[in-house]
Amino acid sequence: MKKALITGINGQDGSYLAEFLLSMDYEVYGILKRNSVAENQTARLDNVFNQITLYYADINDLSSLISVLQKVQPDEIYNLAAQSHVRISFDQPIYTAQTTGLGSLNLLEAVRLICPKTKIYQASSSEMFGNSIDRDGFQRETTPMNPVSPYGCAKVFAYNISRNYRHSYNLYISNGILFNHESPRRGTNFVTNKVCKEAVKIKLGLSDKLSLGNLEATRDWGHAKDYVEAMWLILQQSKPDDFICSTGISHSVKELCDYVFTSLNLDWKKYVIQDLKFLRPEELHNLKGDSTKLKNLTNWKPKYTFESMLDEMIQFWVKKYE
Ligand code: G4F
Repeated sequence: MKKALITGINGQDGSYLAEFLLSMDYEVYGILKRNSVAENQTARLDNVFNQITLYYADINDLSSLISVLQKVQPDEIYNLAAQSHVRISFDQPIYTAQTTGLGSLNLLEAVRLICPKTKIYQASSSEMFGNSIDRDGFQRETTPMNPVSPYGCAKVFAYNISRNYRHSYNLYISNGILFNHESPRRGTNFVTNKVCKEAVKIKLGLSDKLSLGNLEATRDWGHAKDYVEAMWLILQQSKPDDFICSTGISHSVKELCDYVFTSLNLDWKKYVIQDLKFLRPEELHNLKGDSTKLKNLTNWKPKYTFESMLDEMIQFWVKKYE
């Protein structure tokens, strides 16, 4: 049996990836950071809790990573741990740089010292592009990176140091440059799940307004379940490389609101108000990814559409509140 170690296993992507790898007959290990409130910390792992092994460790604590790698000796590592909220990265820029940027370097050093044959997947992000767009409106592997948030800057560092370690030490490290990916397990302070949850509450008479920030921004939104499969495919390639993973279709936040509220027979314009506190000091306006390279090499094909993904998320909240 192959062994996989997932950092950030209790997040949206980590939990779907754990389920996927178990279905592929992997032994799955994960690290959890200590949290003063332990309740709910592993809620997303409820389906698989008895089939995985968890260790306390922290991406910011090199010795804890070394100790876990010595115990597990994984074949594959998926580095998903990060402070991943863009707006919050402006409030906590140094923590974000330490966790999302230097944390990745801690992991690379631990692998270099303990298990240099282990394959590493680095969770890179479309946020790294900032407002760079190719002439045809897409971002791809060759698009310049001009990040516009502390989170984006930290991810660019992690991306570059991963490539540097690949070339310097001949390590197998691949970057998946994932565009936004969502699901019912998405934190409700990200815009898709916030809109779905609040629209359902409005429909059921539990609330009467939804405060949002920038409604004009566009994003290329896919489903996290499809994207964790891409992570695995990326690590099955004979050579390490960097890949965009996206749907190639983008929608504005306004269009997102329109689809979700209309699905519930509501007019979003009656309920959505703008609150400046949700704006970012610098905005990333438009994202749309070209994942031709990934598709050609791995035959990756997403199963969800924007609409079927949102339908699932809306149904999740309807069930929860009803
Ligand atoms: O859902 P969001 O917070 O996602 P964002 O900032 O695009 O970042 C996500 O995707 C990245 C990939 O590109 C990941 F790397 C990152 O970790 C994260 O998963 O915001 C999406 C858009 C933004 O333009 C934001 O300004 O929605 C806009 N927005 C409008 N009102 C809002 C809100 N975003 C949030 N979170 N909350 C609002 O009330």
